[in-house]
Amino acid sequence: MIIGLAVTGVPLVKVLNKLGAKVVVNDMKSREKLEESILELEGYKIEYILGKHPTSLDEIGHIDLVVVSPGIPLEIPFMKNIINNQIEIIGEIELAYRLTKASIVAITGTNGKTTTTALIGEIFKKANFKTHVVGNIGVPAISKALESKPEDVMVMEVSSFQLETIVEFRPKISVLLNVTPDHLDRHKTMQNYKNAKANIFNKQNSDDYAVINFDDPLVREMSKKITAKKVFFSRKKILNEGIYVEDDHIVISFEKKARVIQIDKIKILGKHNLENALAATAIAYIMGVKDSIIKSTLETFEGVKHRLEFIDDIKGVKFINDSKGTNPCASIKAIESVKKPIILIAGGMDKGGEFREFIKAFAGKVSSMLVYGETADKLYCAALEEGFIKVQKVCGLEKAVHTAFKNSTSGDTILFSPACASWDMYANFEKRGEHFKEIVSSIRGALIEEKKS
Ligand code: UMA
Repeated sequence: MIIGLAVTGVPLVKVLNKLGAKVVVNDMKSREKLEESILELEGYKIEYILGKHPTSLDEIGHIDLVVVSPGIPLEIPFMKNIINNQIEIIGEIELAYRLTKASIVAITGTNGKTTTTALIGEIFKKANFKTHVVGNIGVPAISKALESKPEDVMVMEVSSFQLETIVEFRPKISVLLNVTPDHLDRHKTMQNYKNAKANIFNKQNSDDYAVINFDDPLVREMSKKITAKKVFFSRKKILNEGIYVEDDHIVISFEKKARVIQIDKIKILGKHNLENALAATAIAYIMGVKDSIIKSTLETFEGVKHRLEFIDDIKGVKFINDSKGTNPCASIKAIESVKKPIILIAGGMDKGGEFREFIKAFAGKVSSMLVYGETADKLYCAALEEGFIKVQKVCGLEKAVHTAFKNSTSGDTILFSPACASWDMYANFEKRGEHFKEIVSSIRGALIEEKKS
């Protein structure tokens, strides 16, 4: 049985079908809402249970194995029912691991994992490794599992959701970038969230590697129990051994010491991206990639879409899309990386976090904020409680962008970094980012029309 029929569910069906399994698909969405996925699976032999999760296992035939999409919480009654009936449940990345022959580099952390995954993917491609960049980044690992060869590398972004349902999953290199509160609506407590992240190390042994952020006290603490060989990186401290910054250069220091690149030459900006670059350098070093390849990739890699993505400059006002800022920490990093004065647009789904630290981090850089979506009231109140009064509630992103532009003057930056998930109004952060871009392009279009007439 496959639960969830979206980005993950569709390739799951294809792979399991190819392997000869009899597949039952369950999704709480209706057939009409899942039309696109169902069309893509035309011709496959599938039994569908749609529009709800079954209330009892009697509604379905014998099930040997349940494979869940990452977005399905294990606490919902149907999942509990399956657990109580001792039917094996695994996540999609566990199945991918069981089927692939490639080496796995798995990257997790609250923030920076997409950028690090994409960056290391680029480095490996330049180093002529046959590389598959997969996982939470948007390409399910299962879709490459059968085609991957033993000499290939799977660079996999893994989320806490995905790590909750692994069993034997054992990456050759695991990476933990940072841990700050996120997804508490799903994990309920910070301890549960940390436990999910720490699962990444569980099956590794002393032949494997764990790349660890020395600067994050929580990550350092969590790394104490790891049996894999630890490789630390640090932006702040010169380490006895590891990857760190010295005299404004990234340095690799083990038996020998080498300068890889001057940090000013790294194309992706911000302190957080320096940490991502350090982590990628550590991974590349472990995999034996030449320093010159790491350097040239860091000089040219432009970052990922929806993460501090420059969109346009209209009448001296810059528009930046940071729709990937799906939690306060990610958005704080965006604010730190952008020049002031910033007009900030934030808001979205309520994941149960709080925003006072987020407002504190404005530190004179944010001149005003527009809030919308499910968290509008929460953000508005947090702002007032912190004495930040230049905050306005608006109805929807379109209104937010237009109001921000109307209030702006040349030299301002309109930063769309929501600090919240997109799921109150959009299917995902990509769709939300695309919407932002469309609105900006409509403003540009209207100005061109105005000039013509
Ligand atoms: N569904 C149910 N019951 C539920 C919940 C969902 O039936 O209780 C169904 C929905 O109706 C829908 C399907 O499950 O049809 C959606 O499955 P999903 O939520 O697992 O989403 P996918 O489209 O399969 O995308 C997932 C990841 N989504 C989540 O983790 C929520 C994508 O990460 C990932 O790119 C993709 O697999 C490929 O691996 C997105 C994400 O936002 C980018 N991740 C979170 C984050 O980065 O913060 C963790």
